[in-house]
Amino acid sequence: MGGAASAETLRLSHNTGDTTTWQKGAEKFDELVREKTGGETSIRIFPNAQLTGGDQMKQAEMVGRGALDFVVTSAINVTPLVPEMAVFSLPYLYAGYEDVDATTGGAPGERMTEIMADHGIVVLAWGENGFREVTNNVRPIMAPGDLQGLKMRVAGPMYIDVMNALGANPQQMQWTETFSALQQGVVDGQENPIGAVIIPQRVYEVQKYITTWHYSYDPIFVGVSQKLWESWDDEKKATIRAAAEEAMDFQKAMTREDTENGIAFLKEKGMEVYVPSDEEMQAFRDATRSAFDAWAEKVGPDLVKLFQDTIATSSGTSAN
Ligand code: X2X
Repeated sequence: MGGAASAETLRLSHNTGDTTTWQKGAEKFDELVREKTGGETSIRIFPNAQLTGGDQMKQAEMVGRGALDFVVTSAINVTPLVPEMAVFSLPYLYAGYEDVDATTGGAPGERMTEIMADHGIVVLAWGENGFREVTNNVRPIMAPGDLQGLKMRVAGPMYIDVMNALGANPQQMQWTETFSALQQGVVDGQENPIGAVIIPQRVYEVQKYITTWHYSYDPIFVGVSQKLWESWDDEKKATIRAAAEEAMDFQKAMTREDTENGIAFLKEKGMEVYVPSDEEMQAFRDATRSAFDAWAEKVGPDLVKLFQDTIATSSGTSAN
């Protein structure tokens, strides 16, 4: 307990369970912060959006006001506060991880960090929720028409429009309420990434079909209240940032590995996995284009172009 007089415990909120890679990334962050500050600073982690009464969208707002120190959350949860964050998750913006890394590690990531700072949140590092895959209990989804009439739980407003474009009946619901809603048949399906959420939160126990349609990418990030950030000297800022970057690199690598190994695991657990052909992927892309266009307008065409230009120069190819 050396330095106990100045020891501080800061609070971090995230909105998934304590088995996810979000949690593991947050734990790594705490571990690194303790190590790098010689035990002076530690992070207490609150999963399942406990500090906002289960409201996953409210966490970012609280950090922005300085009522909460840190948040680990994904882009879509920030869109009520910062609509531009929806850019990451535009349907079929990204063709793969190389495209993703080119944006989070390049000018688009920097631009988003500036926009977030205007709302009182300093983005310290980007991690990964991942490509969101669709699951349900009614039938295998092989074409847009298969979503017709399905009751789909979604996390945020953009996904409402995407699901409507596909003919589904979407409803926004907190993630913490989704497992029991699926179990009780309140909704037929949902969409989430395999490695970060579907496996650690055991969605396979209450869902029969999964289609790897990769329709939307969702990054996570470590954000800190700007008020708190500005109370620190340069050395402390550098220390905390380095810990966040290392923790998110770790989280991202783990998430990608768990996703890669995840398909076989889900089959073992009795899920029926459908992998769409290129043609079928194109049909999903076409069917969601109206939602892409509407949200590109909302987040701002210049911002979308910055992302698309960066993607075009990465070795992947832009899907839109
Ligand atoms: O609520 C979800 O679906 C989750 C956990 O992926 C997000 O936070 C967006």
